[in-house]
Amino acid sequence: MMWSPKTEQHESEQEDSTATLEDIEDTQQVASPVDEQAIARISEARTRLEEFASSELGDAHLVVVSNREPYVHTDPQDGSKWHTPASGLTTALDPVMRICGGTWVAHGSGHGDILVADASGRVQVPPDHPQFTLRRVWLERAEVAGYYDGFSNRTLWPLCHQVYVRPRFEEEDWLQYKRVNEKFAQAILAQVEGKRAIVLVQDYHLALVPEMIKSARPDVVVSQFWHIPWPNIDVLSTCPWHRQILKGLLGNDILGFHVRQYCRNFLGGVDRALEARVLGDKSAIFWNGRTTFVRPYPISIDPETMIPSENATVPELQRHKISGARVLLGIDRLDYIKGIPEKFRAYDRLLREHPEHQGRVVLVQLATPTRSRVPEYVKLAHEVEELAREINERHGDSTWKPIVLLQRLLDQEELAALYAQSDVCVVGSLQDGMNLVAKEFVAARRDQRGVLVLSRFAGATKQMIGALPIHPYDREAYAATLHAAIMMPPEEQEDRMRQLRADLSRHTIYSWAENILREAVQVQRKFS
Ligand code: ADQ
Repeated sequence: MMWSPKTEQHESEQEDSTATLEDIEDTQQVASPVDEQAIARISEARTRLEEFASSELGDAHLVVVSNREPYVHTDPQDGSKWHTPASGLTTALDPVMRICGGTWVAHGSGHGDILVADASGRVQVPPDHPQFTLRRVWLERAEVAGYYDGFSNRTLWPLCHQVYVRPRFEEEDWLQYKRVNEKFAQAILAQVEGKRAIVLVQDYHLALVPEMIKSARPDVVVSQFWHIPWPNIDVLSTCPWHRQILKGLLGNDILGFHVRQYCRNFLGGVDRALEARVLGDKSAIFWNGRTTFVRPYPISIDPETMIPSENATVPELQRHKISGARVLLGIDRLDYIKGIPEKFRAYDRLLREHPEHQGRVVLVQLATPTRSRVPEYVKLAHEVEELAREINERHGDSTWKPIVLLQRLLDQEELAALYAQSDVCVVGSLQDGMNLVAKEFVAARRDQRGVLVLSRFAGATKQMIGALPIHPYDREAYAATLHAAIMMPPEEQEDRMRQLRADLSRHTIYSWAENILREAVQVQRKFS
């Protein structure tokens, strides 16, 4: 019997859908045909965006703005070393900027950043093959503490994710947030001076920027994409400055979220908090003489960047994988929204309830440290390490380590290899705007194999129907789903993976960007 992917209620059916480990091993090596249609669709989407950029953008200067920069120069001596950060936002937008060109304005955070930038903070990137300009904004230590560690990551992040980490409301953080938003706005205004421009603001660090740009340059099109969930007004209004945040965002001509629910929360929130005209049927808000359109734009990736090369490996996987063992994989920033402890506890339960998996599975969890100046993240890092140690002690021995916890940054080739060499990818977020790891796993599986286990609280769950859904807080059902994933017969894996890959090929980062830019260009035509 096929496991129905649509609801978690079907979890009780999993016992019927299982094969034996031997059945799976017999067929695991069989190569599957490549989905040519899906691959063709991806390259068509890229070509469409290229054509759109050259024919429709005209002389409009494109400016992307985010806190995080896409390339970090790390060497304090000569700036020669650099890396790309572990960030969903930069992963998604970098291929778009490579095609469209223009300027990316972001905080210059690397030790070598200043060495390679010109007097205005500009440097051409990617460093090995320049295609667009990165304009770095320099921030003081106190600004980073208040605007980034404070208001962005200790106020807005927990407020929008609602995973029971209490948001902190500190006036000093708010003042720094306003100050840094002003600094970004000034950098953007300098960049677009005397030009027609489309400004694409990214994320929750910069909620006040749109209004600042719009009041200085009403002719510039401002479109913002909010990469995390948007809460309902009862939650949002606990923030003493929620009205200023809403007014800042209403400087946008277009405001995008991943899914409709976040759009509805925003429209409903503005309706209750401000004297604005909210046109629900048009998904538009009329405020202060201007209109803001609120749109769902589910973000995605360029699936072609996740193609594993033949001989690529990850040394830690080679070292710890026991021959014939199933590999479960988690790739997350070490963030409390990603549900890493909950995943470990479900895995622990799986090993207790299914002793047949002892010595025959390994969970490789990449947990890249992030925001390590924020106390909640320091606490989480200890918890995750401690739990992994406990579970390894409880079940493992000198030949088998049930959890392999890795904290380093992988390059794209290693990431693709890890996805391709795993059997099950487990995305257990407690809340997540979208989650690109789920999409990267699917992109890497040209062999049409592998099982995606996906939290019902990740935005991606709305699009990825072939995944096995889990409720990350329901440990019993979570463990049962992990068991079903490990035991899933190859034919069912193929059916699901084919569907997932076909859906992914229809919704790539290129179609995402094209939709956003198309609407921005329409707005611009009204202005000219
Ligand atoms: P993130 O919370 O950063 O993004 P996600 O969408 O999962 O989360 O993207 C993480 C990215 O970092 C992936 O591309 C992944 O491959 C990469 N990564 C993680 N660990 C890595 C490591 N050790 N080495 C190399 N790369 C690593 C936010 C929101 C998400 C939303 C994105 C995009 O929280 O919900 O999907 O923005 O909008």
